[in-house]
Amino acid sequence: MKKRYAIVIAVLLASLTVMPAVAQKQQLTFLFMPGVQDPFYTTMEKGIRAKCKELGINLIVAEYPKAWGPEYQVPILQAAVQRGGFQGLLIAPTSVDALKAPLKAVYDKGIEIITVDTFLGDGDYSKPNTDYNFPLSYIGSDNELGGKQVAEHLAKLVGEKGKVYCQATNPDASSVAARVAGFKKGIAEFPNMKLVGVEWCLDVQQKAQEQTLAALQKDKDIVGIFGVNVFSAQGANQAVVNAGLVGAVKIASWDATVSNIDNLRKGVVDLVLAQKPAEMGSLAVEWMYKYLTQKVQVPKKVIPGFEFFTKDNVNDPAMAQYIYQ
Ligand code: T6T
Repeated sequence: MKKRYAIVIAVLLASLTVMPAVAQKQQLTFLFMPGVQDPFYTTMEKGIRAKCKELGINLIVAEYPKAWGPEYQVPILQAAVQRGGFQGLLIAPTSVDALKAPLKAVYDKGIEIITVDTFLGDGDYSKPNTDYNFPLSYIGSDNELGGKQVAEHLAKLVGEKGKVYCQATNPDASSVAARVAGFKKGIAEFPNMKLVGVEWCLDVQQKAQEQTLAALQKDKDIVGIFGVNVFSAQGANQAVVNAGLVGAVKIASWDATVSNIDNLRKGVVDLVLAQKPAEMGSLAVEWMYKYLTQKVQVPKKVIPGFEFFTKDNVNDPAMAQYIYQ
């Protein structure tokens, strides 16, 4: 009998020593820092929110920068770090260089970082001896591949000949710079095509519209336009409408906003590349969680891919999920 009591007491004691460990299991909190206020990042936020809810993670969403650039993003980052209370940072750095030092300072405080949509340096975080290899991963599009594929689609739309113009945003944003580089390579494959200009609107849609209109007036025989993100594409679309050139100038727009998709339906735009921002966000939460809770090795690059909307599939119900929310 005494022996049985001893066993019961031993089991109770063992369970008591386990209980505090369970109770102490850390409640994880992640901080999301978007690049700018636009439908791409609000869709990404939705993906992040859903995955955090599923995994029981607290989420802090930093103030959306009102414009693109380190001068807007870094103060918001530093204020959030000052407040603290998070273990993982999911951020779209707005400069390949200017965000290196501020993010290294965050990392040195013991906060793990995944860059979403954009990256630091050349985005290869597996390289030793660099000043940008501290994030766990880059999770985003293969922008150069996308830019090249856009060029190939646009070339087909214009019969593989004529002048094209590229309306871009900011050469310091890894995503946009790679799209432009890919587009240049793609157009160079067509001997009868010429890229007449690349202009940067710095994420100001009105500026994109003005620059595109001026380009159309300068080269009256432009046959195709590539708008490389929400602001560039929407500004370029409006310029073509205002110039009365709908149909005469083919447009490829990057980013599946409701406005770009509506313009595709109306025949203003001919091609829309949809990234997968919600999936990027969701994957970033999942990998950060796995790393922090199980020390799982995170792939240095995760590329969710993209989809092309054309007039043939734009009303296909299976494509609806790719329109930004
Ligand atoms: O195209 C996206 C994003 O991928 C890019 O890095 C910045 O611009 C957007 O947010 C669209 O405005």
